[in-house]
Amino acid sequence: MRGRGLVNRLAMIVAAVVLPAPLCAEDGYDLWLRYAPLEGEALARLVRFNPEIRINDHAGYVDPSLEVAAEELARGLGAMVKGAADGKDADGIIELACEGLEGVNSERFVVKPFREHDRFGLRVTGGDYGACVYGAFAILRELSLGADPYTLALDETPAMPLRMLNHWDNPDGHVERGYAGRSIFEWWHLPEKLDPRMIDYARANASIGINAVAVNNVNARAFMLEPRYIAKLARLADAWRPYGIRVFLSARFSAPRDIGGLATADPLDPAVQAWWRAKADEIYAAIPDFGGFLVKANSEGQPGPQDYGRSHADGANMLAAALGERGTVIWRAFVYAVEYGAEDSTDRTMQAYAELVPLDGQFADNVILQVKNGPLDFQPREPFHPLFGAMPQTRLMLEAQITREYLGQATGIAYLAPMWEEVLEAGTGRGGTVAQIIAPVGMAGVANTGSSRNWTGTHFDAANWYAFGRLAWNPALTSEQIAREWTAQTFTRDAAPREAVVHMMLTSRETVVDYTAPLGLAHLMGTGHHYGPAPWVCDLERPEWNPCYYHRADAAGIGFDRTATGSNALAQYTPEIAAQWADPPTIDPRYLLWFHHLPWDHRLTSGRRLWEELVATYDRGVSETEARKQVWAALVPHIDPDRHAAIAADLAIQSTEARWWRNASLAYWQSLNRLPLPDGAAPVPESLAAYQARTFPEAPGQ
Ligand code: BDP
Repeated sequence: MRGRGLVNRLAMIVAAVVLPAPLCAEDGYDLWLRYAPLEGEALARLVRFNPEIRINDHAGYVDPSLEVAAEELARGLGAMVKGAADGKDADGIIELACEGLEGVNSERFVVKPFREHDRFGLRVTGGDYGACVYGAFAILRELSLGADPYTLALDETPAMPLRMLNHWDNPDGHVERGYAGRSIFEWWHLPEKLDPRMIDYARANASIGINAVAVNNVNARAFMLEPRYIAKLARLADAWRPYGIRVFLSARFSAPRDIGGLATADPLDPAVQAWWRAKADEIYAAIPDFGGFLVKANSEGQPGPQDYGRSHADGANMLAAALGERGTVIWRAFVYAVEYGAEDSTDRTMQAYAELVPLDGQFADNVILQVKNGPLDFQPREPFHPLFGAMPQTRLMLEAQITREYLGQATGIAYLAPMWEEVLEAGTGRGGTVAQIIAPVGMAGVANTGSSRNWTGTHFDAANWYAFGRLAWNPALTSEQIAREWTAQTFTRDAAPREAVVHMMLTSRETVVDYTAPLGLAHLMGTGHHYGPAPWVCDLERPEWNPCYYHRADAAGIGFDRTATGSNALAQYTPEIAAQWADPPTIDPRYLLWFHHLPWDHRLTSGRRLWEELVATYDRGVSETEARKQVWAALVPHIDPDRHAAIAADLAIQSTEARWWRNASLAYWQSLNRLPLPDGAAPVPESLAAYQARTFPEAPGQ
């Protein structure tokens, strides 16, 4: 009793000393655009600056982008000085002076100081009106991070022209691989009614530089090309235009047959060409700045040019001709097994390269090939896709997955910037890093938004949306810088708790790799919903859908031999890159079993046997999810109660899932190799059969 009393007294003293002012409950809706009130010197400076916001009109014309920029500045500055400014002594001006100039990089903005008598001003200029929106958000970000308005100077140009979100949203509101509720797009009420959320969505995107959105799933429904949907899309395009966002549609290749009354969708058929041309004209009449079509063709059952014996280039070029100079065809490189239902004995990771490299130089100028980060399918870790650098006469863009289909879906934390940084920085040996190769074109991220109040299902998943945009704007930013910015804007500017959160984020993706896909393993997830472990699955119709196809484990060893003695996928990389990965003693262990099939007792450079290393890696993953719960618990005084509690629950789910992945995987590997667990490793609590019997009929996203 006495002991308890002392603990309580101590807790009260600690609380009295360290607790900041009570934190209001927050629901995450405002994302990183909370504009929390500043404190201390930063507040004093902003109170003094508290600028008058001016818009430079052009012969009486005020562009809507300038209005949007001014509104955002008023909103953000007002919130950050909340209650502290009466404006009496304020001496600041922000002048929005962007113009609609032709022939300059239209998205570049410059923020420069100027003097007007005894007043101090920041002038925002840019190559187009929309640049002022980027400038306004950049000023707000800097001030929110504590920058001094009196010394602020910015000059930014996005690294790549196309910075895009791909929504896998279906018109019925279901989101493929979506873990944040239903679709944010209210097709039923459009075009008459525009959900205000569509404006907040545009603000969030503009604040991180996203300038293009494909609104529907790549597994597309043809009817979204019908006039009623064009009208709906036009309403969205009008709403988003001031924010610099262009709309794209995923187009179903067989649309001329599905909705056009034609007998064929053969790209070389003049009637088909005329149909698409007329369709494009119809869209441009409603949406003059329509971005173009995103197309998944001859992939996983989707129709495409190969249905008529034509190539991907024939298909893409036909659509490109229909759009003409007005727009772009984004053709996905995610193709495997030439014909659906047909088997291809080639290693699946090699098929896109094999099929597409011979077409280099054949694609029209307004065609972009969109290539996933790795050659398989958004796995927790993959080497970079060998197509990067291998098609010098084709415009390539990167496709990343923001939604965490294979990295825990929407539970716990997996901050993905380190994963994207890994691919962007990868040297291809053919014309630079991936970031350099895609710089003239762009990158797309599969969106993770949904109807959840906080947009992304978990609060931390908003960091992935944020980081994707920031990296597309500037791939030279580090994951750490981005995490710090996001945390300061989202949770707290106080250094100690902020750094604790940043640290949790930076290590979180590697933790998921550790407990789901250690040492280069991949594609071990449950069938269909892709939730949880199922390395034992080996009976699916197509060989390359089975986890056993990828791990190739048996009594003797584990891993996929992609060297010259196996599939020789290594040969799709340059000899220098291939050499880095060719030998087990010198390969980065993170790619070990991606490229090599090795005996369970293979000795690693760490000194451990492969089996011991695998177990140790799973265990590291599990223990890190445990540790993160503790770190988060200690942040109670610094995070508002609702978000703190929600994240605590997410982290608890994640550590349960980590344990499940570890145990189910080990039970299965042990059923093959019959090896005991290394000394000190926790026993697997259930039988393999028990793990195999688990089912998840309600798992979302399928
Ligand atoms: C896979 C997803 C599937 C997508 C496919 C794609 O499981 O839902 O349709 O990618 O990118 O990872 O087309």
